[in-house]
Amino acid sequence: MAQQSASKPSVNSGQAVELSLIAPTYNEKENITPLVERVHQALSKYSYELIVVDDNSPDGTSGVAQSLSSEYPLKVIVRTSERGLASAVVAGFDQARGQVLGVIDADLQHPPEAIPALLEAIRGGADVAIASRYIEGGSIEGWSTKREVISKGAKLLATILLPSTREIKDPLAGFFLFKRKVIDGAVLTPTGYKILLEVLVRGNASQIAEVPYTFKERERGKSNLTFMEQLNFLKHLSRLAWFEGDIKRFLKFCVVGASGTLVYLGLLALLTEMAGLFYALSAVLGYEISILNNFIWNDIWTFRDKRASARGSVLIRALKFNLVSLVGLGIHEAVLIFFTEVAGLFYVLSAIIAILCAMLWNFFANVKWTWRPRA
Ligand SMILES: Nc1nc2c(ncn2[C@@H]2O[C@H](COP(=O)(O)OP(=O)(O)OP(=O)(O)O)[C@@H](O)[C@H]2O)c(=O)[nH]1
Ligand SMILES: [Mg+2]
Repeated sequence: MAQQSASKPSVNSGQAVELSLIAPTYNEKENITPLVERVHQALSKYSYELIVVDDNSPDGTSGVAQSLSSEYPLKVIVRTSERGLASAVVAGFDQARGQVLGVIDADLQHPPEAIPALLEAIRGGADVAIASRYIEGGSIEGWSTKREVISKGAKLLATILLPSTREIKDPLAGFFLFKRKVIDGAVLTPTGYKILLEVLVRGNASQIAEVPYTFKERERGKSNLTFMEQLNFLKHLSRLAWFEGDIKRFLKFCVVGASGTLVYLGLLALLTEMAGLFYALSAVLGYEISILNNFIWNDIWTFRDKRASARGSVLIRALKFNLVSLVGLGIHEAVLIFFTEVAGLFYVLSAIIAILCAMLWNFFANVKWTWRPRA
């Protein structure tokens, strides 16, 4: 594997490098010099290039960066017609020569000293190596409770909506490396702030490693994270979720659920009125048959693509589906009673909340358990 000494390879030599590290910048004049120096020191044993993508920052970041480019393996791209972190990173990928690509913030919140451990994880076989705040040994310095809650909420949303991020502790990280082949043929759409999500969802990584680090407080310059960016994140998430297919799957699951309700009500009336059964007994029979109805439609339609790879036989899946639905019924009851009795809501309103909670439970439990693929 290519390894070089701390010499300073010429940036435009066209020489292959192992790592291309992209640092997007907007008004980072005070941070750019220490960033370039610390990256160079950390990567003294590796062949790399640092690509700074600056959106014509008014504070003159690009000028400072350009003045360093004769001394370090540094390429500076200045964009004048576009603005935005994600598109800046993608522009950097387009110019990168390395077999490994990486992203780091320029404000030194991502310590460059953590890069070698990430690169070693890639050398060890990982397709993507994430610098993680949320695994043992990782941490965050100086966040307000509000910032922490927003971040945790965003992470929860991502893991609910995007199956490919579910096993990852820090899927919203902005500091990561990955093998170039992960995004071969993938079309990255540079919206939003979270470029790692694009790589994970649209790319084809199978081995993912997380390496702990401490997310530092910003010492110089100002944050660019705006409320608009946070809204953009939601838009980005929904686009990725649609792409991954789980929103479509959830909608199908809801349609099947609605058909089950019709089956239940129909049987309840039919068995009680025509067959003369006691209505509570009709309800039990109707309920069980509606669960079976839902299972069959989900198996042949909603989870059609998962059927062949699912762990158990059709009988086992039907049994698991039944159990999940029974727990769902329990959740429905508990939520209904809680919101009516404790929170004092009108019981129909509580029932709507209860249906939603049980539906979400049923969906995720079935994704995770009933149609879980064999290892
Ligand atoms: N090229 C480019 N870079 C940007 C843009 N917005 C932010 N950046 C850079 O992207 C990196 C992360 O932005 P920050 O403003 O630090 O956002 P953050 O780290 O999520 O938020 P803080 O924790 O508050 O600093 C920094 O290196 C910024 O300079 C942009 O519009 N264009
Ligand atoms: Mg920052």
